[in-house]
Amino acid sequence: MGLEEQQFKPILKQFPLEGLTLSCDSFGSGHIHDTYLVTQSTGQRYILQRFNHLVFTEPQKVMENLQMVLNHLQMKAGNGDSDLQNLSLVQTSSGDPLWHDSQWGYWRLFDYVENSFAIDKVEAPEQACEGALAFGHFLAQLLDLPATNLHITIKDFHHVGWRFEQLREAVNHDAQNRAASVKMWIDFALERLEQVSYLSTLIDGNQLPLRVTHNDTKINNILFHKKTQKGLCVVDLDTVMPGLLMYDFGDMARTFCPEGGEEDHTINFRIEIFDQMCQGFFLNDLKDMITPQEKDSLRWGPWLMSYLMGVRFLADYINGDLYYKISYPVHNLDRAKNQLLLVQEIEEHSDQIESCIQKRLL
Ligand code: GN1
Ligand code: MG
Repeated sequence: MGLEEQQFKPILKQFPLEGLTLSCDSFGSGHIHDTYLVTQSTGQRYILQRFNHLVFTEPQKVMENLQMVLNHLQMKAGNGDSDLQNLSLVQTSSGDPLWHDSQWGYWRLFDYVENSFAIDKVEAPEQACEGALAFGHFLAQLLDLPATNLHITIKDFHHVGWRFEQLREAVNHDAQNRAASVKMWIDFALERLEQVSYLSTLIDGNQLPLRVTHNDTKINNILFHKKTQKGLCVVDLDTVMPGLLMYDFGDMARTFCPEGGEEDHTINFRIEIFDQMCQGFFLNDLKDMITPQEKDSLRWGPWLMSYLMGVRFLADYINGDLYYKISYPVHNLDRAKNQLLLVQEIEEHSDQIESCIQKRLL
């Protein structure tokens, strides 16, 4: 559902837009913010977002990170080694990155990236290569921005040990009496304590360098160019913060490689797509600039991110769907099953996954 004129008018009035607003329609498939496509009588288009401050409890810090990253990318854009565009934020008429209204909360506006489209699943190997090229380039450009300059906007966001504990807590609390009906999936998750402990030690140790990472490298966070089909813009920069490279590498694999989308029943981890993803990802300076330990950690990425998302969706289902937006009662459970089945697929393909990475790192 879009917004009615009496809803969007007072919000858009805060931004220096030309012409009249013709429409403000729901847009995209995000789980956290509410996103709208705004069309002006001048033909100019914008992306309006109602910012979810229950998830991102410090909106100013998110916006500071966003601006720091966009400034850095802008500075790098002069090198001319990529056709990627950067997101462009429209400030309010008083020069603020967010508008706060007492009824609805926080709002922000971006220029719409024209001639672009997004996909929810990879249909062809070239899309995997192009998508990974875009994320790889994005990360490579941020290698020289010290990670500690950025705020941590969601603590332990990708800490698998912490997510495991959250699931255990949800099960113990069992606020909606749902745990018994999903025992099989809880067992599946909790049985993997050994891997979780290994990864938690890796995350907590200081062997892996802290990088500026995107932390939500889903396939639908890349805009492709309508004509060339090449990557055009990396979007959804809210979770850009200090992180580990295996998170971004893993989240790409989680969302690029399954045959179905995040809630489909067809899982099937497509190794040929993974191979193309690895190829695209390393077509930049990353391969030569990352450490041997970091290279070695990448093989864990697909498992880690699929498991972590499975656990997050399952815990949210058990808690009574408090975090993710849902469209039907067992939506989070379907998402959790999908991710945990993907974990199983990844475990079965672990040798092939490892050899694809090795091949592309040579
Ligand atoms: C959420 O809202 P969206 O779709 O960009 C989530 C990510 C998950 C993703 C699962 C802040 O992102 O961590 O990977 O759903 N973002 C947050 O699709 O929790
Ligand atoms: Mg996101």
